[in-house]
Amino acid sequence: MATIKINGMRCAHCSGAVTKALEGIGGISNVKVDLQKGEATYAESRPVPLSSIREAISKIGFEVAD
Ligand SMILES: [Cu+2]
Repeated sequence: MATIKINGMRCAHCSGAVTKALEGIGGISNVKVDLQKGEATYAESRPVPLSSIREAISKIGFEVAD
């Protein structure tokens, strides 16, 4: 499992959008978003570059934190 910090999530709608965006990336599954912590965890069936994840997240209006 990998964990990333995501800025800008405020409600269940946001976490749903983030989950959907991450699961739309090939190789990523089992996404769980923790709104309180502002984190998402996911499983990778193959290595997924962080740049792909950043792009998918920024496309829906959020930001992967460093
Ligand atoms: Cu929201």
